[in-house]
Amino acid sequence: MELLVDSFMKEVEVRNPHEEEFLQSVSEIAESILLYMEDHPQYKKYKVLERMIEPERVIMFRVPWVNDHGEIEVNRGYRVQMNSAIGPYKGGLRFHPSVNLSVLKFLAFEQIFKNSLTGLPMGGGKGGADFDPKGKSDLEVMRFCQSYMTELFKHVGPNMDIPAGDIGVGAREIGYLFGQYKRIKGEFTGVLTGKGHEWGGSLIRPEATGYGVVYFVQEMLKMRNDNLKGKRVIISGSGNVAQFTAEKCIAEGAKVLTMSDSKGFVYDANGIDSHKLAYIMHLKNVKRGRIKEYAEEFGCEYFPNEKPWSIPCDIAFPNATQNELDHQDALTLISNGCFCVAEGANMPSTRAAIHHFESSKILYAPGKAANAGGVAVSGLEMSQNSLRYSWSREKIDRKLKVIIEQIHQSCVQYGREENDYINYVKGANIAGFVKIADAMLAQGIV
Ligand code: NDP
Ligand code: 2IT
Repeated sequence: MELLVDSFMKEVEVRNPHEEEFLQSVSEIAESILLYMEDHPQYKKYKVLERMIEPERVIMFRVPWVNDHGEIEVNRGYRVQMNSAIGPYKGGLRFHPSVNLSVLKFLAFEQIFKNSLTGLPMGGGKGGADFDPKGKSDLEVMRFCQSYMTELFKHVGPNMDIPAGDIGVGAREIGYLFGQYKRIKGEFTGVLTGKGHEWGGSLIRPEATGYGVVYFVQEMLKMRNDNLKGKRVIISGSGNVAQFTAEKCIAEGAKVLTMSDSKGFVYDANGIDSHKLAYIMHLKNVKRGRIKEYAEEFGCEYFPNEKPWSIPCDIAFPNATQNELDHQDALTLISNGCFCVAEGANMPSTRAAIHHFESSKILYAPGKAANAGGVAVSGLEMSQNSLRYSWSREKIDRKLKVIIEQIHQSCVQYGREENDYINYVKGANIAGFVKIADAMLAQGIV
């Protein structure tokens, strides 16, 4: 098995030098898929995996804009259109200084499997820019978004490519991007998801990723006749995904002990309750402040420049960013009693951390399965836009739950190993792969 992966990866490394994150995500898929393909030679013969790791198209462009001091700034914009075998390209936009082609290719690659798992007709893509919204005024963010969309509009559309939010792209940015698209094209269409509810957005979309991760954990716990009540939970991040993971955990009776941002984490031994969470939401979404202020407000501990993985817990939600949880963190978590890790973020655990989770046989849900609720409700937003209709909160929440149950079921189907251990990585990768691969076979060599 190792030999198979090594020889496959050697070629991928030559073709994609220095793309560390992309290579990491491909090697994880290769580990699950190569053995499976040995028994399914049609995929090998038609070079399905080799075609899947080559983006259908990469668009890279200059984004010039003028800051509040009248100075000119230049950023780099991207859209990676990875795979359209099962539907139009679909995936978020990330605005963060760390954005580069490797990061976006890994995210787009993960996205095609995730979207396939949702059961909805969505291909995979991802985009963004190395723009840092932090410390920028609303008008600066607006001018940046307008410049970004002035190029991107040529490559997206409701039947072609439908972006949404990700790190650094929330309701504010989606609004500015949508406004510019509408102005240039002269049409009101569902070109983006995560829109405001008054102008074509879906109810529950802001909550969907965080709620979905918790629904996924509930499915895993159900297999053990267990539930969230009284569980000690640690969460990294304090953005969109972290906030609604916390909200749902609190509603289900779990005790949320930590949240973080890129500067450090807070540990609230009494638990972050809904009143304190409302403070965090205001702090992060309106005031755009630092999580440190929470510790000052509620008199709890703050750990600068640290991640929360040293706090003993039952369940951990890495909900900030890629590679935020390494091998040592995995050892610490498990030796402190953690028995479940569910990824709200994309690829937050390193390969070595994942191998430790697998060998420890804990419940481990990879991002492409656990955080698929966000893009699933984006898919439902696309349907509502096509229907020119709007579904109720309850209806969408029910649909979200069903989709997550089905994703969990697919993971169980393809991931069951000896002694009924469910390898959710293998399950998610194979289940996601088969649907795309069959569509690619049916559509010929394109
Ligand atoms: P937000 O921008 O709302 O929040 C990101 C959070 O992560 C912030 O707390 C941020 O801290 C922290 N963070 C970002 N980069 C780093 C870093 N390099 N090191 C440490 N902390 C960091 O983004 P989202 O909540 O939307 O996204 C979080 C994760 O979830 C990402 O991996 C994203 O790809 C994934 N995801 C998002 C979905 C969505 O619907 N939004 C759907 C599925 C997955 P700070 O404020 O200090 O930057
Ligand atoms: O990583 C992700 O799934 C997202 N950022 C959401 C994508 C989407 O199109 O809603």
